[in-house]
Amino acid sequence: MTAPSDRLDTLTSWRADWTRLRVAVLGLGATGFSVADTLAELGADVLVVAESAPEEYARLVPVIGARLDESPLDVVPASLADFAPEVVVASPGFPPAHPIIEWVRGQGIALWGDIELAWRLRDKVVRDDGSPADWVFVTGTNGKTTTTRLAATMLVEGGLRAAPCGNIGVPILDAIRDPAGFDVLVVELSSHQLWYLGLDDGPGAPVPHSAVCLNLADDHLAWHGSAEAYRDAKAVVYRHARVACVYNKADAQTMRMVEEADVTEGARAVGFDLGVPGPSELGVVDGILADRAFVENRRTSAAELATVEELRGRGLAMPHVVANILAAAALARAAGVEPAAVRRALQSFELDPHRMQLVAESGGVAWIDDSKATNPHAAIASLTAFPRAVWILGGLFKGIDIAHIVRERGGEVTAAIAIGVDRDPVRAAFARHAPHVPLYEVDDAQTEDVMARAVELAARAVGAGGVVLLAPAAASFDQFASYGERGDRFQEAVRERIERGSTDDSGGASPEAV
Ligand code: UMA
Repeated sequence: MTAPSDRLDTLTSWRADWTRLRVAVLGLGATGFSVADTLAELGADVLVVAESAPEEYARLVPVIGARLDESPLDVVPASLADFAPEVVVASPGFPPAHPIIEWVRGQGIALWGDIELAWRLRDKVVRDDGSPADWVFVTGTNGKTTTTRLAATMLVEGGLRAAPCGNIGVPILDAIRDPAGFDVLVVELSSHQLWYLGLDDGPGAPVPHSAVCLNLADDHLAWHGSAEAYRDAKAVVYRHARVACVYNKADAQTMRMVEEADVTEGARAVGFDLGVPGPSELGVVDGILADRAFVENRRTSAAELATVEELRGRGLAMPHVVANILAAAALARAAGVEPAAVRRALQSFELDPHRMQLVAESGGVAWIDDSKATNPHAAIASLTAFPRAVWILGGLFKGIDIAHIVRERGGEVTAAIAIGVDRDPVRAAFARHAPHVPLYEVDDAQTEDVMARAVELAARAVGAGGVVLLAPAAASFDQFASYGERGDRFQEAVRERIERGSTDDSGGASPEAV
């Protein structure tokens, strides 16, 4: 009889024998369902354990031929122990310190994430030459989703069949099973998914075409247990990369990850930042986004990808977006996309709504909607892009420490406008770290017209040539259904204010008058 680990070593193809393999799937969200559905289709014996699950998925589990146990997961459910799984595939929400994860590892049971499973199954749909799609990995604390979308758009413009997937919201197994087939999958990876990948360097370890870690700041520390563990997980993105390891010259930690990575022989390190590029780098010179990595003669020539002026016309000239564009361009160029195709991609690319979206420019004032900035890191990126903005912030802080953002960035803003029910910490943070900055508040009793009032206050506080920035650094649920609705309301209020403002321009007047 074959020992379980020997059998697992043979499971590296869609066409391998997966029948009756006992697999426990942890969690029943987007990931868990895609895993269970895939494995059931392959004939495996699938038990899903999940404390809670959307009704739709729970209803479908028996339909696809799997079983579901919704017992609490603070202890190992008897169903799981009795099942004696050969493999456990965990959803990325399960942290390393979760009792079930500790139990699985303690038992010596193979533990995979959905990315490893997808790598083993990547030959379901192949290209004309019989090879599966190349994988390009994107991670980083900020900018992952934008960069993933940018890279996919550039690859498509370059004539390749490419799709974004992974943490972006499309489980990778759904992309693998798409009958259309792809030349390249651009996989956004969270630190959680990378932690699971880091557990195993066997036959299931992906060999990406290229990879980037965009930047690194403390995040998800509770999940990983420490900043080092978070960093180590992120570093796995470069493991076995074949063609290009793209790093951020402005973030030495990403360069160190590349230096230390166990890459495939021949892979190149390619740096990017907003400065003048050297050989093997992408950067900005005299307002031109230039590639000195993927050109014939890296010492003496460069390829022009776009100008900052063109990007400005499309609302894409914010520094962090330019950095994302350069990183995405490096990945696309590494896959053979021509500079002209990169440029064309940028002519049609739209940032996600509510993600540093330029709502309007009127009377010399730019109105920016970054409602998607629901946490401090995202808000810091906004404030770095618009340091002297009138900053609209607040909502539900979920225990997040707002004081450190105010300490880091609050001193530079022109004025701050606090919304939401949770205004005490905002008041305290400004009093302590930025007492010179005028702080105005929209009373939470004014929930109905909170954005109209915030916009009115901002219009009066902002000067000509200024910026008003909605970057709440907080969740929206105290006053809105979602960050999307919060942003929509902001945008409506801005447009209404501008229409009225053309006859009643009070820019620069005292907000006290509102
Ligand atoms: N569950 C438990 N106990 C736990 C954790 C989870 O029972 O301690 C179960 C519940 O049944 C729950 C299910 O697991 O219904 C949810 O699983 P999950 O939290 O892993 O989420 P998924 O729906 O599978 O979505 C995940 C990513 N979510 C997380 O990593 C938290 C999605 O990223 C991703 O789009 C999706 O897989 C497809 O790959 C979202 C995200 O917030 C956007 N990511 C974080 C981020 O970007 O910061 C990491």
